[in-house]
Amino acid sequence: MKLIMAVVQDKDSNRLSTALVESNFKATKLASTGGFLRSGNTTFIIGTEDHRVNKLLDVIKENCESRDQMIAPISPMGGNADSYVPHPVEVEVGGATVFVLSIDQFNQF
Ligand code: 2BA
Ligand code: 2BA
Repeated sequence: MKLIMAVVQDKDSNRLSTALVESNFKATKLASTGGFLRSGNTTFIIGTEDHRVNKLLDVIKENCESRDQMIAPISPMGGNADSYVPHPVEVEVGGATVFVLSIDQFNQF
């Protein structure tokens, strides 16, 4: 059994949910926030058998696309100086950041 944690963009979240159900994967969605952009994204946690992990990774790849996103300059006035970004910066936000963890036990009571 493996636990897959996939951080995806909110725009892809519904499409991925639908595709997971169609491919018979069970999942839980958590609302999350990117540490860098500080905007919302979605974290899927998906427990599945080892032999289905590659299929799951394919489903995630097919349903999540990378996009460029601009970060507007943020004034430190009245805000947190740690978050000061002097110029607009373009970053490529990936389709999905995926962690695959081994799990000792899967229980449903
Ligand atoms: P349960 O299997 O008791 O699951 C309850 C909730 O636990 C799920 O909510 C989901 O959030 C989480 N969960 C269960 N198994 C998981 C796993 N392998 N990985 C990650 N999270 C997991 P829902 O997704 O809203 O599902 C509610 C109930 O609907 C489920 O109860 C199950 O009886 C049924 N179900 C869920 N997915 C299904 C599917 N693909 N096909 C048929 N029935 C499904
Ligand atoms: P954010 O932290 O909001 O990051 C959004 C995008 O900004 C990243 O896309 C990356 O292109 C860029 N970025 C992030 N941190 C940076 C830094 N310190 N310096 C320069 N550019 C930076 P992705 O790498 O595709 O990540 C998308 C989201 O996935 C991230 O949102 C974060 O929520 C999650 N993530 C990515 N790598 C992670 C990791 N190693 N551990 C936990 N979460 C991660």
